[in-house]
Amino acid sequence: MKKILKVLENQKTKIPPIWMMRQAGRYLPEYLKLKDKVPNFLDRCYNPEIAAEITLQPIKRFELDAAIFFSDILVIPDALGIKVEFIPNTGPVLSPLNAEKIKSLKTNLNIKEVLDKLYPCFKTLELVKKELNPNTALIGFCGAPWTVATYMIEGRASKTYEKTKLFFLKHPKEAQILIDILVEVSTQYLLKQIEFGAEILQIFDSWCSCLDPEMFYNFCILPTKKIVENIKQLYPNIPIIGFPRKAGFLYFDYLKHVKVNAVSLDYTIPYEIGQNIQKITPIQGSLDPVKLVFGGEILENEVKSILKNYNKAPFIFNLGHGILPNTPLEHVYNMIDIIKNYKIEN
Ligand code: 1CP
Repeated sequence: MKKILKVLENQKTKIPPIWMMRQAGRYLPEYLKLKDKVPNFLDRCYNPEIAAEITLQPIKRFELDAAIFFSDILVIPDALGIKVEFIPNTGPVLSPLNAEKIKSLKTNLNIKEVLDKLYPCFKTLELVKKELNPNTALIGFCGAPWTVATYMIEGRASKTYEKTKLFFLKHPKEAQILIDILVEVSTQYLLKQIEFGAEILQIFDSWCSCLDPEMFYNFCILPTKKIVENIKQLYPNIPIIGFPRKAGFLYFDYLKHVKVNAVSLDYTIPYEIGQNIQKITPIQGSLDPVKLVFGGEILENEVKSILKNYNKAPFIFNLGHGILPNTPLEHVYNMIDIIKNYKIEN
């Protein structure tokens, strides 16, 4: 059995499986070359041959236990007919929603059309699956409804998410309609990813840490719980990894309600707390990507310390957030070397 799937079945491994969030893209010279050929980001996502090639690039270079298919969490708003652009050096820019537009989004929602628009993503998974060696697992993903909703309301990345939170407080009915649409579409999107070869799913809630406990429960926990239950009803054996990034104490609330097979830890969680989380469910994480950029002894010590603290129970080695564009490849090779040569102490 693939090592990462073993961990997701709650089994310990001598050497943990490894993959890196955002491993396909940005920091790889072979990706940057392809990017010159196909400069528009969404064109790269919707071209199955190109997207499959990008997905496989880190797998060919590094000894990784999983591939995450090349796409983005914002293909969902795009498929819903909202204008989404990825502007170099700025990031995603969307045509922002208001209460009226949310109502018409609901009236005009046609799931089949949405899935048709996303068909190239499914094709990417199919192509990648054919190329992967039998030890490497294929990960599908989506953004959690809250995180995707922030982009749809703000129209871009934000530091405070004030506009989205105010919208949710001022227009609770429309906010709930938007969340429900995202639950439904994300469920169907993930189910199709499984049909086309995804063996593991990850749900990224990158911006849930701006929510107070009440809103966290309503807009991070409940919608994610629904998606997980929907998937598990049809595919009880497909493992799901949750990533309520920087949720702090609320990781425990999340796990009380959301029955994921593992949870990804960001780099702000102290080891003792991570170990307590690990008593509930397998964990994944949690190296600060900046330490991977920095390298040297600081990186080596941190990697060893993560292994020492977390590899006594089911554990997937990963970063605490996406790999940064200026990460030296040498540091990635070093990190993987340390992990592969790690000798368990107990
Ligand atoms: O071509 C480029 O360099 C554009 C940069 C880029 C890339 C490579 C974007 C724009 N998205 C992606 C791919 C991507 N995004 C993947 C594919 C697999 C991989 O790279 O390994 C995945 C899993 C994502 C997920 C994603 N997109 C998240 C969740 C994870 C996280 O990093 O928090 C989020 C928040 C996004 C939004 C997004 N897309 C792109 C950017 C620059 C951003 C973030 C903007 C912001 O700060 O709000």
